[in-house]
Amino acid sequence: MSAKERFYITTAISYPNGAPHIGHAYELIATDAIARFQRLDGREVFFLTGTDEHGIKMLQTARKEGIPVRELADRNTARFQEMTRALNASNDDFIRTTEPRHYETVQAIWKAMAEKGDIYKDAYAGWYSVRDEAYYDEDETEVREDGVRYGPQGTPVEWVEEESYFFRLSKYQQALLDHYEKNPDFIGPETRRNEIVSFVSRGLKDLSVSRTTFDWGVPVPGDEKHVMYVWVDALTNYLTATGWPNGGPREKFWPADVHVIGKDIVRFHAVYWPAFLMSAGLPLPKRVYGHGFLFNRGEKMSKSLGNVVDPFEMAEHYGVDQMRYFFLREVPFGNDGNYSHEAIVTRTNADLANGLGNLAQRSLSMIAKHCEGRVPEHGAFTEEDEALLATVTPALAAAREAMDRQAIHKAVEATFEIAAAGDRYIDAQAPWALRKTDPERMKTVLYVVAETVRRIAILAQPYIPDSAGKLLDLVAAPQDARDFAALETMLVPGTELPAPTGVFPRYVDKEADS
Ligand code: ME8
Repeated sequence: MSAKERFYITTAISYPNGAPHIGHAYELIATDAIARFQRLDGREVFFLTGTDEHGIKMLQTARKEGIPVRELADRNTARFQEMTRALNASNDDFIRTTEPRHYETVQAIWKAMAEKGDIYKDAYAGWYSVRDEAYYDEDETEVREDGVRYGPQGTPVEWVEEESYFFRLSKYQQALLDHYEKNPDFIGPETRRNEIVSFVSRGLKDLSVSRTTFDWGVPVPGDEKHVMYVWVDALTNYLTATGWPNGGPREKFWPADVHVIGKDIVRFHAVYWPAFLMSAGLPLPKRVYGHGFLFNRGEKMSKSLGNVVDPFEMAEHYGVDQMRYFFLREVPFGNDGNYSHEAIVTRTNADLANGLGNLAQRSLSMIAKHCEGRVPEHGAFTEEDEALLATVTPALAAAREAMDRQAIHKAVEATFEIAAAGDRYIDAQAPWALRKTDPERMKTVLYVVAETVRRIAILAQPYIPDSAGKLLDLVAAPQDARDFAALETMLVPGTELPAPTGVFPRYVDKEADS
């Protein structure tokens, strides 16, 4: 048997300076959908997420809370780990930058860059944003009416002057531009790519990569009064998890296929990270994808409205799959998006409860009643039957093509178009009427719908894993025949089915009840 094609995908690692918010949840859900899709499509997947625990931002938050920084990191990291479970993420590893394995890798990449002659000691004097953990050129900052100086992301900057090691980023300007040119897919979406190309074209200065005024970080090898700049440390997590430089079973996963990150940190991933890797003589990730930001629709938060913003509460309130489905289907991946109670309820009731759920419920309850609870025997397929059954091939092709460019919403759409076609089919065929006039034909129609439900469920697993699994249970799909290869098979007539149950409860507003 030939080895499976490998696929390595990562989220950003989050700062555990607070509990996870909806933006973190969104990134995790989206990345999970891609990871699950590739697994179902036969790839050997490594999906990594984790926390970025060093840096001044963490120190300042701990100071404000009056607790040791390690305690802050432990407490919030535990919440991020709980979130992976609460949202049904299928990550294969969870990395913390405070782990010994990470110190080893970061110090190794530092040494590799130093050996290349790319690290030198000097003095830094310039602007720094603690919130972004980023250095900015003066011309990227502005003093606003409040007298405070702000960086390009709208966060305040402070003046920093200290002895520091520098990385020769300027040396890599042309190599980076050449790389973007030769690899047009390196940065997505297009808008982010254009931003980065123009940023690098304007010229790169060497980057300050160490600090001496605090010690919450990875020590610089051979000069331990310096700790490394948190982004050198953080970006390297992607390499740590593969076991570099010590090897091991995951070494084969480098370079990563895609780093999924938010649009605010594309510069770090598409400029600094590839430059560090070039310096260390390591292959570059194949793609960096900057998704958009999520905003609450500006309405007042109210728990009684169900308008919750805590990801745990949201999953609890609407259901994990409902939440996953909403974000993946509603927000074109790459764009900013809004969410609101009404939008979540409208979308999930329409597509899940009334759409796919209703299609499954209508057909499976008829099978239970009128076909002895077994997959019905079918006669010859009509043109209409064949047309519905034929929808799966283009849907899978469209989903694959969409997933290759992280257009997750398009992949979801392609899948749920089959449900819409199934709905039109069952309405037109009206098996409830056939029961009296042509019971044999009714069986064929119900067979075709049950088979269609199976196909949709297989394709929907990346987005709504739990509910899709329940649907597959209801059509008695064997556990080892649920990947995309199982789309080549069909339900076996005569197979006993479990008693049908509803999979997608309809959301009803408490207020509407009273
Ligand atoms: O940036 N909507 O961590 P972080 C969507 N530690 N995505 C959002 C968002 C929102 N409202 N707010 C944040 C860091 N994000 C660094 C990353 S990677 C080597 C180090 C996204 O906790 C954000 O863009 O501030 C980022 O991709 C991720 O959440 C973690 O953000």
